[in-house]
Amino acid sequence: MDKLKIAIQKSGRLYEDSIKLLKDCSIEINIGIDKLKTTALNFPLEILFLRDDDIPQYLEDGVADIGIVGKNVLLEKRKRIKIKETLGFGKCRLSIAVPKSLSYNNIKDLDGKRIATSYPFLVREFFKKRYINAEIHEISGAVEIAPGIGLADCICDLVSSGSTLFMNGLKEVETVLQSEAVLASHLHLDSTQNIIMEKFLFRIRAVKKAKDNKYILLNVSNEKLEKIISYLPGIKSPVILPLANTECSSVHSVVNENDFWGIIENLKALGAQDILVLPIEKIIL
Ligand code: PRT
Ligand code: ZN
Repeated sequence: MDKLKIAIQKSGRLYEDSIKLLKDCSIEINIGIDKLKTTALNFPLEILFLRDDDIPQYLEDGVADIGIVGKNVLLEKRKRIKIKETLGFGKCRLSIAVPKSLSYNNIKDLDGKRIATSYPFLVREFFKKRYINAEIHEISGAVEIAPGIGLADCICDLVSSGSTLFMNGLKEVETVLQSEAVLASHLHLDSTQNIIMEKFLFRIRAVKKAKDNKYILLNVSNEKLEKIISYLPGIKSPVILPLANTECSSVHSVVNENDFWGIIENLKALGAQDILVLPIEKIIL
């Protein structure tokens, strides 16, 4: 039977979340000791474990059909591949940082500076668009120590918590790119491969949607019910169930995670009581 080949990072920051995504999509895998490749037990998927930097090339060549990789790597490598979905993990930003002691007002302060980075293409484009002349020094690792050892005046590297910059006496001054893991694909999948990819994407979207939302149950006295209902839209509309105590009703709905605490505060103010919040596993609309 035909299978779709997916490339994921062999080890590193995207590995755990990539495996979890497969699991959340109910795709079962056994990972062998050599961790080179494996086949899903209940979905037509073969998993190849690779270094993240190699994934865009493998996708362009069609060695893998789809792959999970950081947007930062994908855009830096400039391969002919397609982004199919953002995945909501591996979030970070590619930022320019300068020594804390340097007074920094705006991007013009970077003119003529030497900048160390593992992302020469993205950094060059960033400066070109802003008419800044900076000298780019490509280095492959430990970029943050470059200013300290006199290799460069400033750096451009990935940042998530900011503690690496802080520990190296650097401050973040410009964001070149906001990044997260994406699912990318080879440009020319055949029709069977496309069908499998769409099935996989369907599951990914259901999982993503569920993560962005919470199931909420609350009790409210009947005279306050109208206000609560108009505030809680739900997917179609909220469910209202009678309670044994006929003066109150139970309301069930789905709320977005982003503004979750704001919604809870407003519900309380509108008279909601006994609020229960539950995770949702999948949402299929
Ligand atoms: O072995 P392989 O080549 O596959 O892995 P790798 O070592 O090249 O990559 P890896 O595992 O470090 O990162 C894989 C992907 O994770 C990156 O391409 C990003 O898309 C994403 N990601 C998310 C990050 C970070 N957050 C991150 N913080 N990648 C790297 N970092 C590093 C950064 O380079 C810096 O050294 O973490 C440090 C900064 O972190 P904070 O928290 O101190 O700011
Ligand atoms: Zn890498």
